[in-house]
Amino acid sequence: MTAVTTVATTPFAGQKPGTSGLRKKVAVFAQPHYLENFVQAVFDSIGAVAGKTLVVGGDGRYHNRTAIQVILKMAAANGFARVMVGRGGILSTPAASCVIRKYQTFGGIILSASHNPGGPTEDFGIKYNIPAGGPAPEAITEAIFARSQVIDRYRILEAGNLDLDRLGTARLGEMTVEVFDPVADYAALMESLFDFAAIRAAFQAGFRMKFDAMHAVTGPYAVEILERRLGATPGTVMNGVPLEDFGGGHPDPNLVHAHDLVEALTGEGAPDFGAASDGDGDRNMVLGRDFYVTPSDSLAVLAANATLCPGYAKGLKGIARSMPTSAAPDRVAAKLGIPAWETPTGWKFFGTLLDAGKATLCGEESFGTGSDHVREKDGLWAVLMWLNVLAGRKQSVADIVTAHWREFGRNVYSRHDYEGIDSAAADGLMEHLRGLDLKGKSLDGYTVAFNDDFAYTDPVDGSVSVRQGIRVVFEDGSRIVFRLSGTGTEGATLRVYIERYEPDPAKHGLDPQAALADLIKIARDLAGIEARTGRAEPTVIT
Ligand code: VG1
Ligand code: CO
Repeated sequence: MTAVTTVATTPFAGQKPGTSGLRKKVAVFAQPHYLENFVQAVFDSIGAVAGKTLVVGGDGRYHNRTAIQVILKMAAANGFARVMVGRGGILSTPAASCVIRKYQTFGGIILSASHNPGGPTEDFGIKYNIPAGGPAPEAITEAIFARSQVIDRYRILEAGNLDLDRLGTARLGEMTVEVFDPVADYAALMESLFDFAAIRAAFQAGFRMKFDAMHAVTGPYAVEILERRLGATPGTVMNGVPLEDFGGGHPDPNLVHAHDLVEALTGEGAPDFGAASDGDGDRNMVLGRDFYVTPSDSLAVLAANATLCPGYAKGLKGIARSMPTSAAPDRVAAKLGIPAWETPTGWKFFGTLLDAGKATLCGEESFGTGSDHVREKDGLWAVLMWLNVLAGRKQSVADIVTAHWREFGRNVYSRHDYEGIDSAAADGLMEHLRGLDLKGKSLDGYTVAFNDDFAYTDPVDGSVSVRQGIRVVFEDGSRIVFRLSGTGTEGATLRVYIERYEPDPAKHGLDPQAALADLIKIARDLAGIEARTGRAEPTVIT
């Protein structure tokens, strides 16, 4: 039996999408009507959905399958003609963007809380991506939130659950559901961008790598692309089976959480290259043997070497980075004579620049890199671009990055995260910083050029986003940035970003924590971090 029912409901407070969608504990999402309200608010906010196609999939975390069944029934009841679902409910965030674009669908719904842990007591998330393939811009997320606050009914089909594990099509009421291979279209896109023959030849000649999928969504993608298509040794992909709780880990590809990989890349006999990806496959960490590449440097190096890759052989139109990302990519843009764009944190701000052909590569300091091939950051794409550059230059990761620093100077950089602090204390800290007038003042010998709360006017559509992070910029170009995370689900997370430019190659080998020690102290004192949060040290340093 398949009858459409209209269910009466009342709004839930706080269905406000953050940096990347709505993220809450599973228990919150599992409450009756919670997911349904949000999904109906999406359908009510994106224009007429009748007769349209929607893409649905997620990172495979706990509650993914349950949520997909609900979304399918609601899509059918709201008049969608067709939904494309990744087999097993699996679809990495960049693959979702790829499929939305390739099949010109009316956008998609991605179920992910990305790097946040998964499992019955952990996090779940949902976001809507627009037909261009990217995360909904603020105007749409605001409309969804506004709708969620007045919602009084949702539409759902009374029907049984569908088998998501078998490829092919099925009917749900009037709607067609197509379960498709989540890897194939994405892998084909990657083959069109990079020199697979050169990378395959490198593997054949003995090049070795490790890829840590962290038991999250990229496992099947990495096995297919790296091991099957490129011929990397079986076992190159570690933790390659997606698990609902990510094996109890924190699928955040950084030096702390991807420790298995870091260990594998350390010491004699370690492979040439290492990489890890996050929960939903849109981020990457890149390592050489005994060598860590900061995400900001990674974007700069990829931009400087992009023409080695067939998909970028004609050169770049521009490079965009989020404000807290280091200025290393700007130096490459200046040398190439192309524009450098600075946007607020979150991939949704790159969409207009990519659509307008103003930027080709984009990146964030938080291990996100991507290009105009899709409208999301893309972990495996970055890994493949590195492989293409390594195969082309036939040098080690360390040699390529240190040569880059010699040419451009080094933007010494670090991010300090204070996770799970008290929300009121975090807000107080930000208010305190917002109220400071520091221009011309000297802080431990560093003179402040200006301080502000970053505001952004989109150069394409003119939309304005305010309160995007406190900047304290010094006369020598050094910088401290403070922001609160918009992806967490418990308390607040303070992120402090510290950067200093070092032109002298003799000092490029210094440990960033030592090289930035003065600025780190200034940041802690200025914000009164310990006094306000009780934390003497950050939880995570990257
Ligand atoms: C973090 C990162 C940001 C990234 C966002 C989503 O946001 O800092 O750069 O775009 O996560 O990435 P926040 O607000 O916590 O700092 V993902 O891979 O979680 O979709
Ligand atoms: Co992610």
